[in-house]
Amino acid sequence: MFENASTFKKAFIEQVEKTYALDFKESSSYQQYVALGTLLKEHISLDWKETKKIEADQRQVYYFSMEFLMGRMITNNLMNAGVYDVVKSAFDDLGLDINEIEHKETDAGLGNGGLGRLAACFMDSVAALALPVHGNCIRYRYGFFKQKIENGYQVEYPDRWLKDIHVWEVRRDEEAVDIPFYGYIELSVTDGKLNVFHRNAEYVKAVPYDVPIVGYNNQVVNTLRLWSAEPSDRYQNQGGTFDYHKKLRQISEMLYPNDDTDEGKILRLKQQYLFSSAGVNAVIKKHKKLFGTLENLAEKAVFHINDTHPTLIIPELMRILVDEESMEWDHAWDITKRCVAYTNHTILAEALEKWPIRLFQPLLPRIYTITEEINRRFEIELKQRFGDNAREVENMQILKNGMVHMANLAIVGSFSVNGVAQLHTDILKDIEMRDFAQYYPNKFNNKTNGITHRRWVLQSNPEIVSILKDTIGDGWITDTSKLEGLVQFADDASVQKRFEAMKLARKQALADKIYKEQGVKLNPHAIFDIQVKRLHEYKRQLMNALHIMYLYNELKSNPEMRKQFYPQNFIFGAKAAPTYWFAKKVIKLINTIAEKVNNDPETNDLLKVVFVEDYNVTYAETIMPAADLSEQISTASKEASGTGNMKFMMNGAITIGTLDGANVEIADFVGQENIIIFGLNAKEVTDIYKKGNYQPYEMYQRDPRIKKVLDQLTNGFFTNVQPNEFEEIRRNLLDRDVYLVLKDFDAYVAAQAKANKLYQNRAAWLKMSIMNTAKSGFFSTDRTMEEYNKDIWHVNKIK
Ligand code: B1H
Repeated sequence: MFENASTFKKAFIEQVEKTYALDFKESSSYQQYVALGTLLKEHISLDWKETKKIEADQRQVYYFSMEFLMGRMITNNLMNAGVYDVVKSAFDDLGLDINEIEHKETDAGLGNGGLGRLAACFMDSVAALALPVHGNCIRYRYGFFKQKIENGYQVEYPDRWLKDIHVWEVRRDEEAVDIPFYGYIELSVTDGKLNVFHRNAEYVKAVPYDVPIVGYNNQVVNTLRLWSAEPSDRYQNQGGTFDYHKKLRQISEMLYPNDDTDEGKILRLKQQYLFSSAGVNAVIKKHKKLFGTLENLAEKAVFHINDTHPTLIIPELMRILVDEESMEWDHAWDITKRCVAYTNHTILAEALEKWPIRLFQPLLPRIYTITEEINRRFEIELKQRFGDNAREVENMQILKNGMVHMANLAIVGSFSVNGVAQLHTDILKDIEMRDFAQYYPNKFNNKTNGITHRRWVLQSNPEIVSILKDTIGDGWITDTSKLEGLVQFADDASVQKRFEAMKLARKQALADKIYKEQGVKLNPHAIFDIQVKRLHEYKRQLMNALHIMYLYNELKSNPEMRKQFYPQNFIFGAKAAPTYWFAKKVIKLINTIAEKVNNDPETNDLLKVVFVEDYNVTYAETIMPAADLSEQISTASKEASGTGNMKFMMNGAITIGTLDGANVEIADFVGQENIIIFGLNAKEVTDIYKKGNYQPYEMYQRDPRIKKVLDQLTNGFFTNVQPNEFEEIRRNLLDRDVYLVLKDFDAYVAAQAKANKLYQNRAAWLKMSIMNTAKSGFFSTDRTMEEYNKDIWHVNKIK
């Protein structure tokens, strides 16, 4: 039916009419979207089935992640399946706007930020590379919350992404798995064989919904499996009670809206065990059916855990091998360790997961005793090596101070531990996990993050695609190292002109969207300076905001500045965790600054500030290509990698940033002359923390620009807020300034001034811009995934 425009048209009209029992002319674009999605799913299902058949007895990877921030899948699927043009031309004939129909799909917002989006980019790349890698996650009924800005404050609304049908998923009831919680364990030994009974357990049925992941032009279709919690038939006694239903529904009810904080709530632990256990059990069942044994499990399966959230697969595997398969502990442990690989995404202390044993033990009684045994044996090993009271023993233990330390369990129970950018991995090895890195010298490795250029360039930036086609051809779509070919055009005036036109078109598209949604008018010729990412103190949106206040002060008081300054739009997009009070204050501050600055006729044409509402994957597709300047200004050492930095770079933005996360590698690739680096580096930051003598108040006293801006937070400068509205921000900066905003302020102001000046030299700027795209090939997740496969997974490509 996707053969050509006319066969498709016929099938499409028929699909709409038979699904909705109405005349095609009367159908809505939502109904048309559903029909298109349904047809496309049918179309790819044959390849999906074939892929599963071919890979059945091959070694495969199961990528466990609590988050897959997929966004919309329709465009991706149309393009990757190679039918976009057919559909578009059929729609043109029918007078339908394909764009409008694509927009009827709601984002699958099953993630918070970078970690979840990374998993989604990985899925696109492994399918494109024909690697047999499949996702495992939870089918949250509500994804990441929708954000509205009301009176300058963030307000959260539920994300009803499943309210209508989800066209891509296939429910597989026959593969459901019963998961036990609570109860107690009875152990006995008969004929030297261990019998384990889990008595009185509350069973929950985990039901998988499979979503196809379509490879780019290669007929490969992988699977993203989402687990949903439902009532189990094994919970006989109370299976019919209201209380049971209510409690179990909560498990897959909602995504925890935290990025980088460990919430420590029992419900989250239930979520973690539900999808970890269900995912592993489904694989084991398939494996046993095929091979009749688990002896070769480590040859056929890799369980990759995306941060520590799915770490419970380690004791769960042990439970299956020891309790159900009656394997010797040492043998089971050997297999388990050879099956699991772990990626660490953060060194922030508040994000390192620890579960109180008093919660863990009653909820997962058998998993707890197994974890205890893993810990007991590991402790013996450590004491033999280092002595009873050694620091190493204390540091590396899994159970201590009444807590289960998930990162320690993940490191001990896996064969590979990787960081997500070189600097981050170095910090892991040399500082945060030094004892482990020395104990297991071959376990630690780096895998610098990436992004899928197919979504972030091919789908989002048609103008740059056409420039690339005319200069270097189409090869970059399957091999991003080819982008390097652009280098020879960096000085070419005609290519520069086209880059300029490309940026203008993308900036116009973003300006149109912002105007339509928020009524703020942006000059598309002004510099688009963009910071989009989760709101967190370490990411320092606050430093950006304070700099805008400083600029405003300068423009008001200094006519010379007004002459030199090129118009600049400051665009923010960020969600704060609903309970992260300080982060929400920063949002209010940004909106308060915007109100003041945007309404001042004296500076109006020079300075604009916008906080875009409900920043999400789909919004990002309009934002990423529209930036001239990419703000990557975290306190050095705090941002493990960042991935927005890569999306901006590939679309030709220039980074203004600190030497943090993957910025370091971006700078290496693009060269010092094509990036604006400022501020303290990771070592300097660490030294300041170590010395512990930083006095932010001195910065305030010493630097009149800082003094003025901090005073303006509370002295009535902002007229439409309570006088003490920003008192907390001011106090925080003056008393603690943990993230060194004031310390880096001067360097940031200078870097910003440099950027503004550079932009005015059009040829020089455009050359930099071209160089950024040209040098961005390394940051494709195609490269990242090839590296994971070469160093960690070792799976063969699907033929
Ligand atoms: C990242 C998280 C994270 N690191 C806890 N850690 C979460 C931690 O729900 N939780 O409890 C959720 C997320 N997310 C990010 O991962 C890093 O901050 C980025 O620097 C990095 O680019 C991204 C992908 O590796």
